[in-house]
Amino acid sequence: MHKVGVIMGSDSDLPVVEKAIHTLQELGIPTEVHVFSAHRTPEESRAFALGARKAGFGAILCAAGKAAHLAGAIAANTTLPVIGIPIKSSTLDGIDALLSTVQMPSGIPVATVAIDGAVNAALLAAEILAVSDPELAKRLDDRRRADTAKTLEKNAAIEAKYNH
Ligand code: RP5
Repeated sequence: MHKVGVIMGSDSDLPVVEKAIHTLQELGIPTEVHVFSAHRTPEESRAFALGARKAGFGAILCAAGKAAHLAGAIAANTTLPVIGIPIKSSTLDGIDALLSTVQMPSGIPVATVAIDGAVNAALLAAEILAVSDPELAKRLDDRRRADTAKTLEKNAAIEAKYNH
């Protein structure tokens, strides 16, 4: 199975990024986690992206806050799918990171999830890998069914409490 790369711009992003790591682990997807910064360690970021396909990655998650160029910088050096996670790490509540990540010019795509949307980033990466992996597709379907069941239970509890 392909690996998913999980890159964050700073270790201060880890509390959010851990949700993506855990989701990938729950789905049995091999992951590799790094702190690479588009601004502080641009050479390491570039080297990772250039070698990522050969190293067996199938998708790369990039989490960054503030002037969040990490996902774009990684996407500039690979044609693997890159998923950006804007992190709410600044006084602008993550709007800065959202716009920096989502507003890519034509030719260099970054699929951007919600601010702090780490779980969806992991699920999207899993869905990309599942296109050619029927067993992973089944695990995703099972997870979706379990989530639906939980929501139906919550609905039943609320209905029982208020609808008499
Ligand atoms: C970004 O700057 C990082 O992704 C992080 O969200 C933010 C702050 O980084 P630290 O100053 O906490 O290392 O590059």
